[in-house]
Amino acid sequence: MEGLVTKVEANFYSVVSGDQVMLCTQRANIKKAGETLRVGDRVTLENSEDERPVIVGFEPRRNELQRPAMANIDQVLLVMSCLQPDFNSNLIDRLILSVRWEKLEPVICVSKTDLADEELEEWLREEYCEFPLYFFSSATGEGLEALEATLMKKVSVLAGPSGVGKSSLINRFNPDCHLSTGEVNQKLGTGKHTTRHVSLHPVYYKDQTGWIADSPGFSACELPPLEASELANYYPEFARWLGKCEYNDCLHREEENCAIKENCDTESERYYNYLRLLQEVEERFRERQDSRKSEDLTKKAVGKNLQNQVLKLGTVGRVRSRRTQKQALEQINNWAELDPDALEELTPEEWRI
Ligand SMILES: Nc1nc2c(ncn2[C@@H]2O[C@H](COP(=O)(O)OP(=O)(O)OP(=O)(O)O)[C@@H](O)[C@H]2O)c(=O)[nH]1
Ligand SMILES: [Mg+2]
Ligand SMILES: [Zn+2]
Repeated sequence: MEGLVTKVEANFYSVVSGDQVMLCTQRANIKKAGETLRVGDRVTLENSEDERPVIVGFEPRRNELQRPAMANIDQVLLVMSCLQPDFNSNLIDRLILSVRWEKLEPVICVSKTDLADEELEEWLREEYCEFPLYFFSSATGEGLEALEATLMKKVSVLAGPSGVGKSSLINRFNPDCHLSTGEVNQKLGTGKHTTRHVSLHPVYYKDQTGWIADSPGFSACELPPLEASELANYYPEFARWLGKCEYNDCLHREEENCAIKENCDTESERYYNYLRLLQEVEERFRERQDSRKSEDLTKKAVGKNLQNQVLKLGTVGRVRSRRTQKQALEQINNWAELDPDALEELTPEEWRI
């Protein structure tokens, strides 16, 4: 029997198969193989009459997303409200980058249009003209039909900060879902992190079906591990000018004769955020290099130390007590924090424990 995972909670999985919804467990071999089932996984079930159905396998994934944790996604709907919480262009640009880095295409969905003026809408249409863009209000119903139509025959996932109205939107599309929603803190303009789990729901439109996943809101988004020179590749608005700058290693920041600065809107918020993200990408890259260097040094130190342990064992011919081994390990850990240059200069004698 085949099914679709719609919810994962602890060691239980909700699986839809035909018009049945079943609460299943998984066969131990899936976990042993180091696999974690995700919402969106297509699974095979064993369903005996008097026992709980068991997931015995799953299909290879077309794609997967780390956050929200999901598999086999056709589109990621990035939701940001006009107000309450305020539209956060830095966060949405980070999300766009993360989604494109996962080789998925984002759809930008601007919620709570009932709270905004037309000026904001106009500005967003200019800023995000390179992306599919939808404006909607779950309060008034404005824009819902167009958005619902794009969900058909696909698996979509909603992602965005807490309080922007992700669960409210699914409740509008499918009132049977009864998803919990939470008030936005009026003073801080922040949501209450009402949704705690990813869950997938069917949506019906003109005899067609689509699937949409709700997910917990978040306020920060880590950048993917990029190099500075790669960042511009994730900006569709830069695409036709890439490779046309005077310098091959142009980062489109302060360089002269930069095709992107000459042709794209450098007054835009997108470009401003690009510069901020570029700086952050550079910082993260340096941090990764530094931690790699210190990891290498630790490995070297541990390697040398083990060599000496073998030497000592060979010459003295005794088995080290567990206590000495423990002390040795503590020392290795402390060495990792020593000045790397001083570490390099130690003689083999000094390495001995
Ligand atoms: N004015 C207005 N309020 C809305 C709209 N959509 C949702 N809300 C309100 O916004 C608040 C938050 O909605 P939720 O659906 O819980 O938001 P969420 O994105 O699911 O939040 P988390 O689960 O915390 O991530 C609720 O009080 C909703 O009633 C809308 O279109 N207009
Ligand atoms: Mg929610
Ligand atoms: Zn350039």
